[in-house]
Amino acid sequence: MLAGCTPWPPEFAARYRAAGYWTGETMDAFLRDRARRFAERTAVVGGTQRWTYADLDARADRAAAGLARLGVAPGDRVVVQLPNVPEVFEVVFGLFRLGALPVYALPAHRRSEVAHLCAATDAAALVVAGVHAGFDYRELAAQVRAETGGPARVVVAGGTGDDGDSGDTVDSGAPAERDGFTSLAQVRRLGEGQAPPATAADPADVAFLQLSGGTTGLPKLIPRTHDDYLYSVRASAEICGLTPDTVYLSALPIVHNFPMSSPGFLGVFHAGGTVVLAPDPSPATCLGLIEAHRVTDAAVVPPVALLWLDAVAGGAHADRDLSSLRVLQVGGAKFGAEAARRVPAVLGCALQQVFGMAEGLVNYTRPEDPDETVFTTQGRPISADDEIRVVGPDGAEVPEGEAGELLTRGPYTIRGYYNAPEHNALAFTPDGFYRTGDLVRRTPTGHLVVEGRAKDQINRGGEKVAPEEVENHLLAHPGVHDAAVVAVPDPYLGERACAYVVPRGTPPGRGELLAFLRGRGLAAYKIPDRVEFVAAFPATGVGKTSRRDLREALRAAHARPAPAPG
Ligand code: OOB
Repeated sequence: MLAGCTPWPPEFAARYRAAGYWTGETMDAFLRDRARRFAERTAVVGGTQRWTYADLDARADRAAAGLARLGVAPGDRVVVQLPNVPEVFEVVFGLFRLGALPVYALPAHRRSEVAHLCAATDAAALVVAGVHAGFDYRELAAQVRAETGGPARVVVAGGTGDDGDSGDTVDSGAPAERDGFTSLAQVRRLGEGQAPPATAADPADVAFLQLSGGTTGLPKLIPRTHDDYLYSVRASAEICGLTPDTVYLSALPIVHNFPMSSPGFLGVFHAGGTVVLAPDPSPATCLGLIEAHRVTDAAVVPPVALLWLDAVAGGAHADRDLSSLRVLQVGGAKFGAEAARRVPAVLGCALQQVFGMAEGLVNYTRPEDPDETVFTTQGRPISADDEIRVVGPDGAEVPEGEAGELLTRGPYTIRGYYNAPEHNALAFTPDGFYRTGDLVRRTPTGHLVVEGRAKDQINRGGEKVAPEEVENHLLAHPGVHDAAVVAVPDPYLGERACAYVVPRGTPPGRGELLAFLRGRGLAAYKIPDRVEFVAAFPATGVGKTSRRDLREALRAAHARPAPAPG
């Protein structure tokens, strides 16, 4: 296994194989097999492009051969930061074919996150978009290289800067003119007519790395194996009833775990269906795509579901024919029962709640569940071998029906983060259960209801923010003596981030402080929504102040109504 990763104990691995969960299929074999079975069916629709399974397979061949000629070797890690463009699939399956490991970055990530990913994985290459949504990812790549001294190669795929199918021509400052920059079109030309390298990955080994939502100063990396991930994909596709007739709309960034495997694009490819890529999650874009492509399944986070519901209920898109839509999946953050009830009433489709995590465990409400279960729970685990413990602060299991922290282990839940022994000792129990940090209650049917959170994290409409990471950036400002970032309730996003700052001397301006954070290359969703200056932090008891207690005290103070004047 990739050095720095924690394998499942042999007796567990043997059990998961014997149960038929781990089948020995690799990501590359998966594509080859589905390309053979569904060759002429449409795999991907994105922008003006439409690729069949055979097209995708041929593109993966060329990309693999081209990337190999560029110097990417089996076992190399390659950071992939692409928006919802079809080239994502070409690059990612090209990497699998060549035996290299994609490391997924979200399009919203900036210098700080991408540099961390490149350095933490010692990446051999970085794949970025050209200019997308008004942002120049080539500049970002150049800054990352200036800061970290790596990676040696940058591939520009899609958008301006790639002279490939997206129709754009290489402009000034184009990849070819920069040292170490290559366009995906050039990679394809390098791979043209070449046999892809003959590499056979070990299905029990790590296939790719994903970023965790994080609770610490620097986000941790999640290693997923071919065996464990493809089990979750096959089982998810079955639970969700995907078929070759499925047309799946991905309104979320495609490299997030939810649209990737729950059941996501991989579930759709498993079943031979079609993935439609939405460039943004707005009702105008997505409702139009649903109508145009007769979309049957879509996956969104709660704030996006609310936007769609309000748009349709408000009559703004009354002329849209949404009759093809079979199911709307909502997950990533708690979707309240009242909003949940509106989905069938307003959109005329079924709702499926999805409570998952990039570390593994995914829960779904099932199509056969009673309506009340679908509206009021976050589903039950994929696998009969997903072990669930709901424990109190003492670590002992609480009686059924009471809330406690969710611990889990199973055939697709990791046993450790990448290169993080100290953190792993805290995040996993000695017998290998992952401490999810989620407070849940279990119903008699085994469904889970998410009641809150025990972990230091802000869930901003599905986007996860680690307070400590943002605080560390705030503390780098000379005018900041101390800082604590806390979640404050928000009717639309569920939570937003508020930074409490104890200034050093004259407080810096709010705008200046936020500009400072942006200047440090932090993703926009991590920039606090509010800044409050306070003279001092509340005392949180005797002895050493725990950051957790402090954030809790500030949150409680925030929730209390302001004292009456006088
Ligand atoms: C998904 O994955 P991550 O890794 O971005 O975040 C995982 C965390 C969970 O531990 C939980 O705190 C929260 O996100 N969460 C939910 C939720 N779904 C995720 N909290 C309440 N209700 C839900 N339905 O977010 C993710 C991965 C795969 C599928 C779906 C979501």
